[in-house]
Amino acid sequence: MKRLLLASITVLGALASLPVAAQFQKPEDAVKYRKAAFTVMATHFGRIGAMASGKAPFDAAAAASNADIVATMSKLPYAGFVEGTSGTEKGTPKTAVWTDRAKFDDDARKMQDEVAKLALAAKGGNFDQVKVAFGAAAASCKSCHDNFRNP
Ligand code: ASC
Repeated sequence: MKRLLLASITVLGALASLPVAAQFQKPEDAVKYRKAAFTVMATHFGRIGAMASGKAPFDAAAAASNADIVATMSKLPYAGFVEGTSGTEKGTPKTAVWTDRAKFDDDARKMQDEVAKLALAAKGGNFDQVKVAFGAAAASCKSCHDNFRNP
């Protein structure tokens, strides 16, 4: 009985630590997934950016809805950064994503925090606060790009 319990714990432990790669059939699927998530994020973030920069009129309800989408999407791309999917071309991840994963995860968390704050600000409906929160969120995107994305 005790041995069975130990065996079960071992199996569960192994399952819990299954590499994230196991969530995707092929590395290309993970790449496609993370790019798709970033594309949706950038689309909705850009709509807020257009308002923040005065290119589009401020629409509080639209800003709030876009910011909610960004905040939700911000949680998704990171599962797609599976081992062995770095690159050298423009826009591909540097190997630092994997050699300095703790910092990468920190940058990810920072961005997720900033877009959550943006969503909160957008719910408040105050243009100046949305502008400030948008700037902080954009800076967190840029910081991770500078550190981890090939120029
Ligand atoms: C955007 C977008 C990004 C970030 C980044 C901010 O609108 O698509 O990737 O802002 O450019 O520096």
